Amino acid sequence: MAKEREIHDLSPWEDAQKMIAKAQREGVTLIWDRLKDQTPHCTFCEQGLTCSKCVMGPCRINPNGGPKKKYGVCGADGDLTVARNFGRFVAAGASAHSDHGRDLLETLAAIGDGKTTDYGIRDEAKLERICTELGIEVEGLSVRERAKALADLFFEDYGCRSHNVAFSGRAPQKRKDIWKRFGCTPRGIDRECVEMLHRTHMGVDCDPVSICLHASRTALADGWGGSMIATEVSDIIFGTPKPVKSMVNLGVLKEDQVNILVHGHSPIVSEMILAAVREPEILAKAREAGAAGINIAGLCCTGNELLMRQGVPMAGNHLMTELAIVTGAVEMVIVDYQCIMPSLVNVAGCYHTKFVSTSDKAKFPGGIHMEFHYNNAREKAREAVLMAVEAFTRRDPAKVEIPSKPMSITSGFSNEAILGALGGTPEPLVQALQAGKVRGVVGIVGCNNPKLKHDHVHVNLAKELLKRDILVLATGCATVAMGKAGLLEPEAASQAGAGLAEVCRALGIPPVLHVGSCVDNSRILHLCAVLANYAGLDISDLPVAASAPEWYSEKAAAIGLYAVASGVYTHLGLPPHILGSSMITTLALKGLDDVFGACFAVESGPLQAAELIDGRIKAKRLALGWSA
Ligand code: XCC
Ligand code: SF4
Repeated sequence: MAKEREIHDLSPWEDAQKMIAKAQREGVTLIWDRLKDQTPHCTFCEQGLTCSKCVMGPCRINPNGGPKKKYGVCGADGDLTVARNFGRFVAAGASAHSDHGRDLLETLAAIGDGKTTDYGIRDEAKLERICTELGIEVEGLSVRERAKALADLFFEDYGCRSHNVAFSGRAPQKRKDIWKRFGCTPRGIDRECVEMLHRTHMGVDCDPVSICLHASRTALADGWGGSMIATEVSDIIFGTPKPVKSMVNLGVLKEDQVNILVHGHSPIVSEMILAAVREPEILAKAREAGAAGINIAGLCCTGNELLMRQGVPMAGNHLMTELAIVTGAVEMVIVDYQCIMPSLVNVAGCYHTKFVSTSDKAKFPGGIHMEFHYNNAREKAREAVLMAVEAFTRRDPAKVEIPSKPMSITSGFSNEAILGALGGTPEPLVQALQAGKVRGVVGIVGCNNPKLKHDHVHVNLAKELLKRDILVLATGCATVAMGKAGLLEPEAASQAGAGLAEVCRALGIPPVLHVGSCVDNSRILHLCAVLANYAGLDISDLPVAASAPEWYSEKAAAIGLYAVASGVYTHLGLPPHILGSSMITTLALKGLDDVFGACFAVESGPLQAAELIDGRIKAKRLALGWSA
């Protein structure tokens, strides 16, 4: 029997610990309770050796179990089964990011067609820049016409007729050559996902390596396609982030105000809620209801979107979503899609909290469904906020507990902001890298996983890298961890090695830069490409790495794989469900190096992970003739 996990084993944070204890007192079931009920997990599933892709099965493959269980009914062996499962896992993640991108794209098209007045173009300069980059002749076109032309071009990327997604042109030539050589050039965004489903149907692609290469292509169509489109179009519509001050943790909730949490991924709904909250008539209604104001705070990635562009405070990451409601101070959780645990409806039901879903593709039985579209979003947002105001009158003060004081953070480091701080050129960063003041750059990205102590690996890995003069870029749920640990403030430069500290102080930036949400990992890809192109190198030559220390989701697998396929060494805190195949495991941990010049590493200890990453960075630096 594994030892019982105490509250302090689950999360190091005061706000989390207090809310877990409160939930226990109030009889609210949490993610850790359900994990315990599910443990131990099925070994076949954990190893990726179950298949239920057809009704001759389901089959459980036991590669070492003698001839009897070695093959599924169709004859698939363990390697093929693991590869097919992993391929579909990646395709699901790529689909999630890319379909989110499609919603932004449809909004851009609606702006272009004059079908919405709720949304507009906030960054006309970026619209022009991207149009020009992708070969759209902007001369003589109005802003709306440019929006329409760009939307049409990106719609082509989603389809199946293009030879490669438009933004893949940003990658260094050497990278594009590698993709071509191994048949991994991302063509259509939807096409690669659909083809993965096709290939992994019974009796199609029976070569595990071929499936893994297509998984890479599918992931690349996400990174350089769907995710990059989501990021760039979000900037065009809602503004490109600039450095901005804000706050993080459950202390951002306000006892005397109506608290609305936005949760999910797309800025389309959360930006409208923010706009409605700021309307004077709506604020007046809140005052009438006895509230001092309306407070909006974010969870997960839609929180990151609002934080990056608008400085809206962040209540928490994935493992904080249930706990935020347990404060008893939340009037409404309003969601779009992805990473929204179905359990939130039940937790909300234990309090006066309204749970509102907004997307036709993400409905939650037991919640309230209010469908948002580009032509009704502002109206729906007002309706939702007024519903939250009404809920405030039913809040039970006896159940309210807002734990801890908020931590201050700096966010908003888009590539435009980073390059702007450098004087508009990557030259100073390349020089700092060459001189060894900044020895490398690592993106720490991704989720929380209840199997690991909350945020523990994120924070300790980051601290260890900073000491070694490695600059950290954070996205997704990792950013909340960094913020709570105080690493998103310029003062944290004191925790960095001398070289990195000097650079951070000179620029007035924190040693961990918040660069956005999960789709914004595409910003990191783009930055790698800018650096590599500037220095005349391939991405795999750069002293850079990625890490998803506490990942859980299919999207994170897609991100990890597009990072590796783009030439970035990638650390994972937990393995995906592939260990049942030594062939696929070896490919991931070693073989991919021969293909992409990068591979995966799996390690749950933060110090050990820092060693691995640092070792890789040293090797890259030495290969460039730089000091280790
Ligand atoms: Fe979800 Fe994006 Fe993961 Fe957080 S980090 S748990 S995917 S919200 Ni992307
Ligand atoms: Fe079994 Fe093959 Fe069907 Fe999978 S596809 S369930 S291994 S028979």
